[in-house]
Amino acid sequence: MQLTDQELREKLLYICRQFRIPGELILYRPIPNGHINTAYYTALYDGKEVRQYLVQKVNWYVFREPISMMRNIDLITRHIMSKERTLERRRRLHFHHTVEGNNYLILGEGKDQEFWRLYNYVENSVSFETADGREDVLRVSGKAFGKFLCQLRDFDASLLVESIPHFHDTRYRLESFFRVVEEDALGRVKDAEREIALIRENRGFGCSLCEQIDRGELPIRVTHNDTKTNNVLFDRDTMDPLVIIDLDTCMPGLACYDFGDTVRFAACTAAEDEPDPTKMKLDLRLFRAYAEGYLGAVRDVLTPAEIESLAVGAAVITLELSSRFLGDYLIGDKYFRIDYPEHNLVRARAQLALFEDMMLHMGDMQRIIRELSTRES
Ligand code: GN1
Ligand code: MG
Repeated sequence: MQLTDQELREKLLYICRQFRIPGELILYRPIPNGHINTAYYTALYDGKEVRQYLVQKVNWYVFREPISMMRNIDLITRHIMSKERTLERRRRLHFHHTVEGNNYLILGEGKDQEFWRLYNYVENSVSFETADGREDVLRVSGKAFGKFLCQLRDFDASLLVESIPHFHDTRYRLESFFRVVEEDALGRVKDAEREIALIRENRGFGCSLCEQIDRGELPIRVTHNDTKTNNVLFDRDTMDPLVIIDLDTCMPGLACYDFGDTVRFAACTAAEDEPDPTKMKLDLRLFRAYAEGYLGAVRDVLTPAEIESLAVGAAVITLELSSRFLGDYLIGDKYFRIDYPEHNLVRARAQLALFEDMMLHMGDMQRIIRELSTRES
């Protein structure tokens, strides 16, 4: 249900109060990024200071156990903070608590229930929706996600609940995809014959990392699982990485999916939903910058097999996401937020174009990784 401006204002203020935030709501606006949750920037003035927050509604269709997810996030942020030398507030993801002591708030009844949370807005920070050709954005992101992996190395993964079961289980994702194709509930398969055939041809490749897990060749670690560059906040002046956000899907996983998802999102020549797939290519210069940052942080932590899997991870995660976007289009766009009716189909086409280009350049990616991983640190 669409709220009027006044209703939204009142609702946000009510939520802030539930999280014990005093003062007058002087500014609020929606934050457009992300395809799943809904976020608002808010600023409140308590007569002395202006304080800024992010107020976010979690998508309950996607995250079936949001309370467990918030517990995961709490455990992970505590663990990371225990390793940080600086306790600078800006470098912390800080979720506020309600009077009842919860780091979330449930509003409404029955099927209209909403799940809200509120956290600090990191001042003087910037994030990047695309790297816009900037090697520094990729290098610093690589360094930040590499450090994140290292910090969680000794975190007990059994404490975490899988916030989305089978999240990057590509074999399972592809099985679900072909089931949806088979059902063709909305008669949309005809719009995507070429794309479906391409996914089918590459199904074996898509499952290759799962097979390596089965054979015990790749270790399961605690990973971020959504490593887009817009999930790193940089200091606006120094470009220092301040904090990694969006820990919703932090779960046991493979390092190469984390590595690969930034490559997919940012080491390329067009936006994730570029309508002209011919514009979508892998950018090896940006790939190198990311790999340099990432390997600089994890070179001595990853096993040789993991290092060998990084470039494959980029292609597999791109194929996986193509199948997720296309699968969602086929069932009527229930999962990813869309801006226009064919949006998920357009996203899938752009991602498949990128996947094809990654496969063409697999040898180049492998060569860069080998070169950088043997370099003296
Ligand atoms: C979703 O909403 P956002 O941007 O944080 C999705 C990721 C996809 C991404 C594609 C929970 O993330 O898996 O890679 O869109 N998150 C979930 O942009 O499914
Ligand atoms: Mg996310």
